[in-house]
Amino acid sequence: MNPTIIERKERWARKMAGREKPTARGHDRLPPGQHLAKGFPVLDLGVLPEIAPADWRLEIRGLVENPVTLSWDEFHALPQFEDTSDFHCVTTWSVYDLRWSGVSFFTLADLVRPKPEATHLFFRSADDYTTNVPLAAALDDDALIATRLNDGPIPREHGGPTRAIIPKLYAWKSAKWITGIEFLGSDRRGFWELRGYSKTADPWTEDRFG
Ligand SMILES: Nc1nc2c(c(=O)[nH]1)N[C@H]1C(S)=C(S)[C@@H](COP(=O)(O)O)O[C@H]1N2
Ligand SMILES: [Mo]
Repeated sequence: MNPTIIERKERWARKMAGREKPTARGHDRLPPGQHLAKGFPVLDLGVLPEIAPADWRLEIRGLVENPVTLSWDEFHALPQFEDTSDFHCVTTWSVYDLRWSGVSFFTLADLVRPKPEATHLFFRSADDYTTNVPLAAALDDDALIATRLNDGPIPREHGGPTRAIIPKLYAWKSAKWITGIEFLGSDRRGFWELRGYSKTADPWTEDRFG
């Protein structure tokens, strides 16, 4: 693990132990070109999958030592993690202070054990949406596979029962209704990346296209 990821994992471990102070969010909290949205807008391809817990599966495979297909109960038996973060859509709206809970990517990585050559994650969703992220972006103290938003299950239109949350990247990287995560040894463009959006998607440098 590189030193940055070790530092983030330490911060995450302190959050898991209830010892980390909430992330300090300063006056420069809104990335350039963004405005605060009213409420929490919904943005997707217009397909609204319905997934019953009994049918729910999360398949994690690719460049890992221990590929798994988790059931709803198995997923909930993993250590649960909660964190509050901001959400930035590339179409310029942002939402502050969404409290997500679920399973951290650090926990999932400990379970599947990525091979050293794994560099990227590729997400698949029940609406046939896909997206890719650098593995290092998911291994952060605010990134998780979430099943809860604030005090309830994630509403279906926001990706419930389960979505990825990677707050430091533009929100198209946070796949709703996820069904699979593949560990890759090189980059592969997903739905929006094939249509001109950035593979890395950093809101702070307005890394929207590429
Ligand atoms: N499965 C899936 N995930 C998706 C999308 C989608 O169309 N399908 N849209 C992305 C985009 S562009 C954004 S901005 C966010 C919006 O999440 P929200 O609808 O909860 O606000 O979801 C992302 N995740
Ligand atoms: Mo978006």
